[in-house]
Amino acid sequence: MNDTTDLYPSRVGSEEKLLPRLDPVVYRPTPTSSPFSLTKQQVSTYERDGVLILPDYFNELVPALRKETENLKNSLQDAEEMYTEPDSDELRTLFKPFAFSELIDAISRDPRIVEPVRQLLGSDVYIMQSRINIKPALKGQAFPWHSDFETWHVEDGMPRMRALTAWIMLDENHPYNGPLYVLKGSHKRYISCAGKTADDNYKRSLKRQSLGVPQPQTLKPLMADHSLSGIYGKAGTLVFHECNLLHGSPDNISGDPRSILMFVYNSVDNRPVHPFGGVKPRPHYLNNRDTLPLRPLHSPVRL
Ligand code: 6CS
Ligand code: FE
Repeated sequence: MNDTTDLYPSRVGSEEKLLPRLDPVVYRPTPTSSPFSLTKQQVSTYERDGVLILPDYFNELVPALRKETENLKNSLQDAEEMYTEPDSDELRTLFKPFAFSELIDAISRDPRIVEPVRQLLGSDVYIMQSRINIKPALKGQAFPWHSDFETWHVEDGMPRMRALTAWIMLDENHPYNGPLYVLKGSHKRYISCAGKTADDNYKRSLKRQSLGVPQPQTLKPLMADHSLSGIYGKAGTLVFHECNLLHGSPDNISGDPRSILMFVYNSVDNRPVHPFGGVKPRPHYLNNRDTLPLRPLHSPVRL
């Protein structure tokens, strides 16, 4: 059972509701003494939009990361961390890549990521989830509109909005290869969704999400208030993306793949409790419950 108050109830009935956000977006707005700290301007962009795009951060590591992704695809073929597309055997997502790759483990501790994350979340952090989303050319399928936090709250027991995803483009992300779409500023309200969560919902939702996806009548007015933006950039671009930002992505019917490497960081002051949806916690590769603070490297990863 869960005796933590549910500040963000969702999937508790048949009605969808807009609720206020009760948590800050940025927990430590002033730059830290770290040379990797974000500027005031960058922090205020993230606070306002819920997303911050930093070009030319990991460009030199991209060839090695692509090679590593290919190696993992081959060596992990039938592992439970691998999820295929809903209508084919094409790989859609590979979870927990840092557990199988020293390079990816090192990047998850790179101070260019971890110092800004600690600044934004105002505390030590741990990795709650990590994945490579593959989006292969011609076959990669869409992700519908959703807030990550809604799933993490209901299915994983994340109590407050004090987490973010840092992700690296492993291919150029352009308007045609199924890039991420966001509704800038939408992270400041919470959509309590309709429905009820079954214990093994994740087995379906990671292929094709249906619960935690707001209805058109809720989305339409939000789209009038918040502009839809595509997140584009060259391979190596780093993106910070707030946990409650509404986002999704279309099918990739182009001839170009669009892979991204993602790390979800949660504050150690926001430890998971029993899932608010009453379901049993999801497996470790979706919801790491070992909240030991991550130790950042002193200097950026170089090959
Ligand atoms: O299940 C998760 O943790 C994440 N994946 C999907 C497809 N939706 C919710 C959340 O972003
Ligand atoms: Fe998401």
